[in-house]
Amino acid sequence: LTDELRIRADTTAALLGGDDFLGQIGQGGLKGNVLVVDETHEGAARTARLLATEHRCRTVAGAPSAEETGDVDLVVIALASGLHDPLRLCSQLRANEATRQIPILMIGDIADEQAIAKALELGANDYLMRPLDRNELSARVRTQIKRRRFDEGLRRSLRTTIELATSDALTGLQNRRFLDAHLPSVIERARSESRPTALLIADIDHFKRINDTYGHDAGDEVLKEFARRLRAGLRASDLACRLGGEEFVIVMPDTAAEAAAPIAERLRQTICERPFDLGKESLAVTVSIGLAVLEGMGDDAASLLKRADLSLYAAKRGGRNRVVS
Ligand code: GH3
Ligand code: MG
Ligand code: MG
Ligand code: MG
Repeated sequence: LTDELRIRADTTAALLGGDDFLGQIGQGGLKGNVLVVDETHEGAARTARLLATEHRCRTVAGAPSAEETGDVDLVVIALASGLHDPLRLCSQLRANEATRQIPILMIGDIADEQAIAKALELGANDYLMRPLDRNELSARVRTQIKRRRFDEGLRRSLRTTIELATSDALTGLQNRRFLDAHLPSVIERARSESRPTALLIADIDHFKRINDTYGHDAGDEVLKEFARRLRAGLRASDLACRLGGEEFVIVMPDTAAEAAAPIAERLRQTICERPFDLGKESLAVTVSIGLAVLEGMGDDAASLLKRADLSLYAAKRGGRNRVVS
């Protein structure tokens, strides 16, 4: 899955202009929020002055607060044997989810060589030795901000690509690809925490007749309304997927058989209790549901799905519009 998505993400990024991104941000057209951290405000201000014509700079003495790193494109950290610990700041920025992606540029003296190597190891992106040359500082800052912008664009398109690749366009539910990628980890977590997991397969009854009688578009509307009713009856932590056609899978973490059966029954009722309104037509829809719960150590995603499917088959054979466990 990840390889496939990576390829798609690369393609999407290229399509969305990701590759042009570096080109578009030309000389001078790149204004960023730079946070300069030094032992003292005066020290930080000296560095900031070199950047102030190009960027919006803020100075901090010691460690910056979460607020101060909020909208920052680059953190410049001066190594100084003083009150604050620049290396610890480096690892804190990298450890923190909110600041992990912000580039870090270190500034040091020849004597700081080892500390700089350590900083690079801790996740700093670049460094400069004093005395600072305005042009070199400016170029390195610009490079890091470009990288930051490019990464942001890439992350955005990756997020979009993953959403597109793992959701069902018609109903907005997750799709089979998402289920295949997530069910094994849901099962693994349930097992490691000794919690139950229930899984339902729901299949609309005589759906072919709906298509044949009212047309494929009406069939699609039924699928959409079906998905809405399904989702409305579930918790946020439940996973609802359209496997394909008129077949849906619901994964319910932390749900044992005794709890799952009434939920499945309620879902069945939400479908048959009220006709589906299709504008011109209003039609009765029913669903058959097969239920299975996670069992012993040998049980996995495939066998769990298989048991739910066998139950579904039994529900169909038993006359449809019912739940079988
Ligand atoms: P059963 O009660 O045994 O489940 O019968 P059924 O008619 O629901 O099942 P069957 O598998 O025979 O038919 C499913 C139909 O779903 C056939 C197919 O054309 C239709 N279908 C599959 N995907 C879509 C879709 O995206 N939109 C629409 N409108 N129909 C679809
Ligand atoms: Mg069928
Ligand atoms: Mg069906
Ligand atoms: Mg089917």
